[in-house]
Amino acid sequence: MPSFHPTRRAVLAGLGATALSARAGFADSAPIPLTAQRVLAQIAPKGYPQTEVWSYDGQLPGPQLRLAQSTRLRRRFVNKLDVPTSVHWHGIRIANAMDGVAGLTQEAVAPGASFDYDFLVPDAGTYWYHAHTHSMEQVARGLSGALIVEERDAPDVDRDEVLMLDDWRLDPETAQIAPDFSHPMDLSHGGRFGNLIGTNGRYNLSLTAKRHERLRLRLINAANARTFVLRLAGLSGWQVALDGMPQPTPEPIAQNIVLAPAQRIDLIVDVTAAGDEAAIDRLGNDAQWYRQVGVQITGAASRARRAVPAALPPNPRMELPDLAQARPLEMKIEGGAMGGMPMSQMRSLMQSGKFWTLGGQAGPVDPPFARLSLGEPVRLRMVNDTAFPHAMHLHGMHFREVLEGERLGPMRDTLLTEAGARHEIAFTADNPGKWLLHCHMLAHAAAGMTAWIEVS
Ligand SMILES: [Cu+2]
Repeated sequence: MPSFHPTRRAVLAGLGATALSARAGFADSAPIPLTAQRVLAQIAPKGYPQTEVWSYDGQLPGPQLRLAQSTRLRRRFVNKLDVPTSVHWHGIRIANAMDGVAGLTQEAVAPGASFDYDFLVPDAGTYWYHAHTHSMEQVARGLSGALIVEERDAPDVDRDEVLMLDDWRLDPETAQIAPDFSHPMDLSHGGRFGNLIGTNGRYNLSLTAKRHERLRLRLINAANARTFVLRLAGLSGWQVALDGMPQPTPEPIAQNIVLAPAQRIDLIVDVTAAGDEAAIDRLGNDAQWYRQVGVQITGAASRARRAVPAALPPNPRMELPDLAQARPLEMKIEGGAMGGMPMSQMRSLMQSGKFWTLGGQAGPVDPPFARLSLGEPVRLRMVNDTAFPHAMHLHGMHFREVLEGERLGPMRDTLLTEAGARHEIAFTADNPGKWLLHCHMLAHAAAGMTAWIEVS
């Protein structure tokens, strides 16, 4: 695939994420529809043709769903595509039957059919929703959107901006999504990377802000395989939440922000730019920095910066898992190109169209990787014996990494493990049901890196 060289930088019109509030709670009213459908979108810069994408409600990304903490999200999902699909609500501590995993928690919704999603959102934070049926193709074609659960007491910021980072693999002539969804190179190496990178469905997103304005930035990595490494220019502040979950105290933002596929980070930043532009920049594979989001400065909101913000209010059930009582488990991650799996084993894997194994199995398979008792604390060692990074995502429950000296890290739902790395995560199995544990580099998930656990 040749790389995509836009002829000029252009701000694309008409594709912004429109905020739609989800009305909560009226059991006797029909749920608001959420419709999967094809639509044309101007992903590529002006001058290129529009791209046919698979969308929610005709928008790219899908409509921004916003609701208050401890209310219900009710949506009648309508499938107007010509393939089966389903919706996963990523990072929500959800009732299992609503988790949207075709073949595990529900049947895929057939073309022309509908499915009512109705669930409580117990935790405030930044989440997202995306297809979970042939997700490598369906997410790459556009089926994702932001899901924002608002705190009862909102933090003191002037604005709240959701930034969905994504990439698309487009044919450089026609600007259509390249349909090579079973490319062995993607499946066996780093996954499916796009050749056009953008934010909120646009190639070169630009915002405006005033000096000393305080913004909450909710960054969501919706890409199939790309880990974004970002740095701020003319914006400075604090990291306040990871994968939706608030941190006990705001932490100064690291020099480089690393966001693996499916991960989120919430920042509270002040506009400190001395000139007329601030920005979020992205590190390229060539070690150069590129503009990801530009921020044009239009005057000043005040004369001085404000004090350090308060921490976000904690979510319910953020208590630490009991390591002393925890059941130890180990999952080896093996396979892929250059990974040292014996050739005979690799050959038989490839005969079934797979390239990777989790815990010795190219999944999804029966029985589950583990059966856990409700309320049981678990510590799971993940051993990455491959030559690639992976973004391991557990459905239904957040976990914490076990760090040096049995210290526990922040709550997350997706962990980036680099080639050759070892990590240990711990969680309390407090949500009953069948939960996927898979790589969120979606080509890897399609090629064997899909396991599941059962909590009962
Ligand atoms: Cu992976």
